[in-house]
Amino acid sequence: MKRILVTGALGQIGTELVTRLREVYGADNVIATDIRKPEDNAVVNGGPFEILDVTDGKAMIEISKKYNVDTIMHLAALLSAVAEAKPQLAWNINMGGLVNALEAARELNCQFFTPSSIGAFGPSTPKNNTPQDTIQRPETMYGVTKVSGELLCDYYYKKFGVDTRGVRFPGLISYVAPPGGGTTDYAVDIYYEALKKGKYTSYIAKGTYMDMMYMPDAINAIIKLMEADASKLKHRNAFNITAMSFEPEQIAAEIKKHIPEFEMDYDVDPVRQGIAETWPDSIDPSAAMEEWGFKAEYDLAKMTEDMLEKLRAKGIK
Ligand code: VAH
Repeated sequence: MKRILVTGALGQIGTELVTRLREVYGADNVIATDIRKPEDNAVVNGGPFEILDVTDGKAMIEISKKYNVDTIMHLAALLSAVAEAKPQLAWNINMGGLVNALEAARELNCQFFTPSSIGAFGPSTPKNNTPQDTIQRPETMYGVTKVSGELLCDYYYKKFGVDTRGVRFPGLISYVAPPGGGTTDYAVDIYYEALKKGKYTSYIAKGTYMDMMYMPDAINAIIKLMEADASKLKHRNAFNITAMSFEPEQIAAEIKKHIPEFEMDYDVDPVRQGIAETWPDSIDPSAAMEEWGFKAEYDLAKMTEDMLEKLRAKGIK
């Protein structure tokens, strides 16, 4: 039976991942951790929860030993836009936290997952159908930490035999937990604003394509990768995965099918637009499909229908 430690459990991915892992492996076998412990929170109240600052390596190992974990899913990190505003802090958290998590996995012989991102690519990377193995020269601190993280996780696999696995996530869209400080967050905000105000001002420019994925597909991908037969994996850190690629006009048009009066205009944020322009337009997920059967269930139409339905059910209007 897996006993899983999750860092960053209150974040956009962590919130849904912990809930799903507890359904699959049993609530008591999933130890959620984060740097804060809010009152009345499903992740905090749904099973074991510990406050953990991932830059505290001693605490990471102590909590891992306390619960006798055999798997670490390390999610705690600063996302692209925040990382660009605080690059030194981003390096300390994203890399300091990762080293601590990998050391705990090495010392306690844990299987290990951490996400990379399409942010691990840069302007010299082929932009269309970006290959699994290609040039990675990102020009953002977020991207630097993601490429460094991929290399470090492969090193821990080759040097110490730690069973490290990862995916390069596209922008993730969820109705559960709001995103925090990403470049792709416009694709989440737009649904909330469409329901609340019937209009949205996009900070990403018309015609800017980025890979995206609905959160249920992201959670399924993590579980499927971690359960995959290790002998079939030619890659480990990290697999390209994606469900769709769109630009703001396309998501707006899909929303208008449900909310005909919806309107969108633009007020482009040069920082996040600048980040988005260094990322691929679309990536090639074939290695993940071949090596561990990755498959996305949601396209833009199916995601939009479900997002609006679930947000309305939450009382967003
Ligand atoms: C961000 N949502 O925008 C994250 C993600 C691919 C984007 O890494 O920073």
